[in-house]
Amino acid sequence: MDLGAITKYSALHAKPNGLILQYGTAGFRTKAEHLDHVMFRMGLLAVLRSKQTKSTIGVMVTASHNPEEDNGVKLVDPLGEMLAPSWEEHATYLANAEEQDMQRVLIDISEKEAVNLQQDAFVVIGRDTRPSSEKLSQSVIDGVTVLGGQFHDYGLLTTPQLHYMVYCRNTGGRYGKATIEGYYQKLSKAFVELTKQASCSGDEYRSLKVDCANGIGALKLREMEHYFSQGLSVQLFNDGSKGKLNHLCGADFVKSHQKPPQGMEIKSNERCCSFDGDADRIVYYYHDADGHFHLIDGDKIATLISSFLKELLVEIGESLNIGVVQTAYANGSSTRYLEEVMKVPVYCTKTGVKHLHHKAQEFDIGVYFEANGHGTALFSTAVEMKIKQSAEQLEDKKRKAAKMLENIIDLFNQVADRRVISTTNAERQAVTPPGLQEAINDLVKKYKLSRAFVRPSGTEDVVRVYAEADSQESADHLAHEVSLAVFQLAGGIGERPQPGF
Ligand code: 16G
Ligand code: ZN
Repeated sequence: MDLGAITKYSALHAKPNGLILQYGTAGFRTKAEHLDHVMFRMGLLAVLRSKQTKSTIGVMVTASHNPEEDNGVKLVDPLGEMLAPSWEEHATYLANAEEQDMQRVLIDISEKEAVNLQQDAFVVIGRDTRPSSEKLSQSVIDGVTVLGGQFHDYGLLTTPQLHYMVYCRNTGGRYGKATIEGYYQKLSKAFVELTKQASCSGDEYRSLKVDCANGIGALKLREMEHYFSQGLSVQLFNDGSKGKLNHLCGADFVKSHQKPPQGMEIKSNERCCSFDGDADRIVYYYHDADGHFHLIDGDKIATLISSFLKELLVEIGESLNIGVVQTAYANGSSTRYLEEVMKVPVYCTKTGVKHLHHKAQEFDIGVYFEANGHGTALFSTAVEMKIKQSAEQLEDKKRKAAKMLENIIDLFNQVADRRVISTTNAERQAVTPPGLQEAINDLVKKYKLSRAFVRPSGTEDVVRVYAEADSQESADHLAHEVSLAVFQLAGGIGERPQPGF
């Protein structure tokens, strides 16, 4: 480690005095102008992690669904997964070190993790379309090179694409080619195979309107659409040519406002979906014949996928264990449906993809989704082979799927942001301040089919309040009452919470 060079280059990416940032649920995230030093240092850290694991490590520059002015960075571990928790701590430690302590902190991390500094290192980098992303990814590269690491800069990529590249590179190409073409070929082939067997009554069934949140999804889907040939026709909206990133559009907007994004006209029964700013979330929606809006969010996607897979297993007579993983934000009616009607076991973890993913790995088939549209299904390799051999009865399932969604009538909910709390039981119960959970329990009892919880955000300095009940009015009132309880018992500052409705 050339400590002199590190000190010299670090000074070119100096940390603003007194700035403290946390490696949060999905990496560092804040206003772009505060991130230069963090990027440089994450370049350094990626090299250490690469040396330690003797594998390629990924660095993604994005702030996902957050406003255009924000940015962020996260590291991707060898198997395409989120950074190991002990290294998240190192990331926070390194990001907050004062300039004069940089050398000591780097040595400290290397010693704690027994990093062989002579080992080669390789880092791959991707970034979203934010105006700040290019310069910030250059700072990552500066960090990588000053520690002697090799790198490949993929430039503009979606977050899932960067995860894919890392995985391909660390599995000797067995999973796929670590190129953008490799990604399109693998995914489009899988899609075409899957839909080939499904019946199709008319062209509209193979067309999809896609709201790209004015982000990277537009560029990448435009490249990918040729690979579908006749398999799918996509129409892109909010492609970044005029609107602002994530502004009045994107998965987060559609989910929280329960309406289509701006800039997309939808006719009844047209299939539509929205990505978020780095295209790792998706929600689907349509207007029915009466013009009512229907959202197929992460909860419903998980229900469809897991029911489909469960039936398939029954048909092929396999008794493999399947589990669905959700967070406290999952609509109560989706959880009940899965458990009581589909008889699929459901587990609840803390918010954030890494927690869900980890739990889902415990099953032969693990399906996980956050209500906001982050998620996927995981299969053990043996299961994948079996399913491929017997996925023939798709037609029938498609019809059943439409029926099934009609059975899940979402309970109404309300989310508000307040301050200071700690939780347990997958964030569904407040531990501190004393008396708060009891107060919530009493409030919940006043409403039918109701549930409420409060949790500190993993990405912002606020506490989120969630409430669910059998009518919007009840959900709104419950949310307000819980917010007031938080304000009183958790030392609320500023104005008393106003009703969010
Ligand atoms: C991050 C998480 C997302 C989660 C959100 C919650 C990933 C890739 N992203 O964006 O899954 O829903 O945080 O934010 O894990 P909050 O803690 O501020 O409510
Ligand atoms: Zn995202």
